[in-house]
Amino acid sequence: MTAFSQISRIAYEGPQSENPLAFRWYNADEVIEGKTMRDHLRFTVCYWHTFRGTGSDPFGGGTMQRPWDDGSDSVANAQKRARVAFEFCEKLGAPYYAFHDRDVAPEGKTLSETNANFDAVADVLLQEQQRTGIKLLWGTANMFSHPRFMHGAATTCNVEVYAYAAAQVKKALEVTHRLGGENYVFWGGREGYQNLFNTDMKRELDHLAAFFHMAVAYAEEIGFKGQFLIEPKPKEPTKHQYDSDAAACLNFLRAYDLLPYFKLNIETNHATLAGHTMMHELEYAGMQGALGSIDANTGDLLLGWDTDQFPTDYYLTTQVMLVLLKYGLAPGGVNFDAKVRRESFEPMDLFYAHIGGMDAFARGLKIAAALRKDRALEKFVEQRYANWNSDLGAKIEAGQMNFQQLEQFIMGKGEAAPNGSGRQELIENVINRYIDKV
Ligand code: XLS
Ligand code: NI
Ligand code: NI
Repeated sequence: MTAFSQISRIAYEGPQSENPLAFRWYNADEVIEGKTMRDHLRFTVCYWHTFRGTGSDPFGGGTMQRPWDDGSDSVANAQKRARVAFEFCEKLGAPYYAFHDRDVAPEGKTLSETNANFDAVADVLLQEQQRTGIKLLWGTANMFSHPRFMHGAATTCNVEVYAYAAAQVKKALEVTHRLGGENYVFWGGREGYQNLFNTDMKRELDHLAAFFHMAVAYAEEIGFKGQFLIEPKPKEPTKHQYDSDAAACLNFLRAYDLLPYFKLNIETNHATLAGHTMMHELEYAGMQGALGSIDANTGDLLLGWDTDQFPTDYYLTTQVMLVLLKYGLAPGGVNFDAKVRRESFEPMDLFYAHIGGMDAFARGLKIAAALRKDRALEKFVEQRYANWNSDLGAKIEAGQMNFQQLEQFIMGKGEAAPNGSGRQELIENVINRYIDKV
């Protein structure tokens, strides 16, 4: 008897299927734009929500039934849980997983004990990767849960906590490298502030940049070739997170000469907390060559925090896939940084949640590909900017015009050419038509 012995491998049965344990849209081997769905989407199960989430909230404790987990902090329990996680990914057909160091292995009394625990669980992770062929999309370090990080990690006011954080990332990089991780993520955790009265923002950001430069140098030293990613988020847990959105991250990276080494890991719920759409954040990162990977989830319009729900909305996944098809995703992936609700406490709910998310993305991929095939949206964009293809537009874009010349041009005409319609409503109808027909 294994944890999921009553469940067989989730199969693709097609849109007509009413089997709740089958895919209706995710057909891993189906080829779209010359690549399989598996390779486009690179689905990733995230360890922290799916195997460490307890369902607790500020008003009550955990609710999750996880019969394989004895609830202890022992290494043996962590190793057993790791095997269950791989059984889950295998049955789901997810090719990747992602973790924080402290999700997979318990903290010990000292850092060296903690590192030894991490190694002992990494041994099992490696065995399971070899057994199943499932790969590590990214590793990261949890530098926000332990009380020592109350003021932050790489932006803390306590220099010894900074040293601790450096040692922790050093180890997490080594383990990620050992497990063949394709990326390494920095989400800011408590890198931010609660008020500016007690905060030296400039000094903290200088420290953060120095920390990242040390990470880049160490990766080079150990031969880690994975992509470094920063994950923007505007608030929570601090009032103001330094990596607040894609634009803020890119400005920071550029200011501190880090741009060549980092891309961004864009999360839907973080984009909306920042007052943006996911599509905006993806496009902003993509147009600057910095779109690295995505944390696929969704928030709730009525709740102002990171609810990390599974994405099920085709309109959202279509938008995401339009941008991902444009810029490409590998070596990034679609990581379900999402958790089942605390009322969905049975192990089976983990399957329903992931199947729904994978199907929503698979269908979004098909809709986006159909729109692209017919150039259904490009036509509108081309038309909208058509008069920039004139002699005047070409000269401006080539940097060959100045204010005097532009004034002279428009004076000669007396008035600008009339505007065309933006056609937003028609475009929205077109998108719905493609959603209907795919
Ligand atoms: C928190 C973040 C976190 C990162 C990994 O809001 O989404 O889960 O993805 O540290
Ligand atoms: Ni995330
Ligand atoms: Ni998040």
